[in-house]
Amino acid sequence: MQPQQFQTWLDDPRRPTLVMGVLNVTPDSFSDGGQFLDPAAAEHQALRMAAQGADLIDIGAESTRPGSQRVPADEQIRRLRPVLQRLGRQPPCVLSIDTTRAQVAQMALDHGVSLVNDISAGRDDPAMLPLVASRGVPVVLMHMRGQPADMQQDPRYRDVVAEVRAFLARRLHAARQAGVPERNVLLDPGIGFGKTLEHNLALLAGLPALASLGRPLLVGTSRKAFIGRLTGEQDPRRRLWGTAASVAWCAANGAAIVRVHDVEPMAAVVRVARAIALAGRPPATQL
Ligand code: HH2
Repeated sequence: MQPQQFQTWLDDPRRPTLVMGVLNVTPDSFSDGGQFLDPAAAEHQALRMAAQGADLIDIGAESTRPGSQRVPADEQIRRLRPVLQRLGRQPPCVLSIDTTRAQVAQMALDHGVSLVNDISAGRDDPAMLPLVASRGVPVVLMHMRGQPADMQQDPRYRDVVAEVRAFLARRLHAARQAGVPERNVLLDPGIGFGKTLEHNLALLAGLPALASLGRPLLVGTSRKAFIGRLTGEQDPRRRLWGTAASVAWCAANGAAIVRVHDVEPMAAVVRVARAIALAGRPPATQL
């Protein structure tokens, strides 16, 4: 998908599920750390994912795996700038920046990026939502309990779906207060961010309740630890089949965007799952 088509997609209540490929320009991401730190390797991977069917590519320079430490904004910029200089002039698809820092997002928006993915939902940097508002770009607001450094230390909820839904509603409100139009907001339950296996499963089962907030949902299950817990697979790169099952579920249950590492197989999974889900709905209620 080209950047100018993304707003049309956002405004379409019958929008088809899109595939977002992950590009981590980091030394330490949980499943692909160190593979794409070199700008030429990152560019190659982005073009490859676009050719394989990625509608969007989410580029990040800070790992947020459980226990990870923060990467200062200037270091994120140092890693990202050469990659965006290569990709941003003629983006192969919609480019998204995965950061919680306004300074990093601003640099990326100046280099051909057209979507901001903020896992802190605008809480980390008070300048983020005003920046998004002033640039008129869409933003993903994600739920996270705590910070990556401590988020997996005994996370507890009384009713995880209700609490995450209420949090996302509050952050949607905060975005609107900052001047971001509602039509530019996407929401994300933050699979694996301060959640046990049971919490993640409840959130995936509860996607329709989250979708009832009326905004497109982005869901990232790809290669995550809960899949390893269920399948016994320790190596994140070998969690393809578990990822495929979760992506099929998401596509059939209201996810507007699935965030994945393995674009080619997951694009096929999305296409088939979505077609079956749509065939079961009367035309007027198709999403
Ligand atoms: N998951 C990761 C990073 N960013 N953004 C959104 N909106 N939703 C997610 O589920 C999400 C995200 C973690 O995956 P990855 O980028 O591969 O790992 P790391 O944080 O170690 O770089």
